[in-house]
Amino acid sequence: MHRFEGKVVIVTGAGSGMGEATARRFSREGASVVLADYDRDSVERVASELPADRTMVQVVDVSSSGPVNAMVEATVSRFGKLDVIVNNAGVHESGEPEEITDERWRKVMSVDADGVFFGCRAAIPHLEKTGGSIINTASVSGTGGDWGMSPYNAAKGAVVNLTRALALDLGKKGIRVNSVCPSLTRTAMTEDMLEDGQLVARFKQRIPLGRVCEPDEVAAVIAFLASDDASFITGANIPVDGGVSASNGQPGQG
Ligand code: NAD
Ligand code: HBR
Repeated sequence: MHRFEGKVVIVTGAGSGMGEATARRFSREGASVVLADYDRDSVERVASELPADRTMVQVVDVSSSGPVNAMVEATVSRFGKLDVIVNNAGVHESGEPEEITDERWRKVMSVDADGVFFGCRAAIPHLEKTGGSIINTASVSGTGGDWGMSPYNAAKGAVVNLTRALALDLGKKGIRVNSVCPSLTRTAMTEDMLEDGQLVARFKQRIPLGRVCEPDEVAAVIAFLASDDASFITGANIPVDGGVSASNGQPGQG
């Protein structure tokens, strides 16, 4: 499929995991892709494997609005417009609430919540011109609570409701705003969790499809939401969770 030929797409957190898979997917489908990440080495590694004439790297920390604004301006200056922004960069902290220091709380909120808002806000004037769309990476952790993940749940909950609010505000400008809500996915973020066999077994008990999600499976849904096939979808937080959110939380029998 070449759904994104002539389109310009920014993906944050493109140096790893779902962001990397998403950048590769848009590139494969013909888009010019701006790969943004604060880890220069990782994002340059991914970009080096994509076509140079329609690939650009931006080393940016999304938790500050200035660099995010500059990233969007650099995109428009190089490629002339912006059609899609995928606000995907994120960090995760776990622990009992009493263990969450001010610094750990601010880190998660500043990247996972502030960073998403800054990306959306900077993109609006450009997306209005192209009738473009925003896709945020939320999480199942944004639609319900987890044990020991309070800052992450707070930040992802913010992304879920921000997605709804922006869909209302930006509909009149012709901009669609949606999010994906993955469950446990095989990336660097979850490396430690995936090494714990007992934990993975407990996760699988709660996942009707009985396995962990792969980054490409999230990238495919992000690409769908950005495509014309999703032209009447806005304000949706789409579970990519193997059925986790279909449960009311009670354990299975047997
Ligand atoms: P990952 O660690 O593989 O990738 C995250 C990327 O974001 C990294 O390349 C990192 O350098 C970058 N990043 C982190 N902070 C940044 C900052 N301040 N500025 C710019 N870039 C920054 O993890 P992933 O699992 O691919 O995470 C992508 C998104 O998916 C995150 O928003 C995460 O919360 C979300 N998510 C992950 C899971 C999962 O199980 N892995 C599930 C649901 C949602
Ligand atoms: C575990 C999963 O919900 C996440 C890290 O988002």
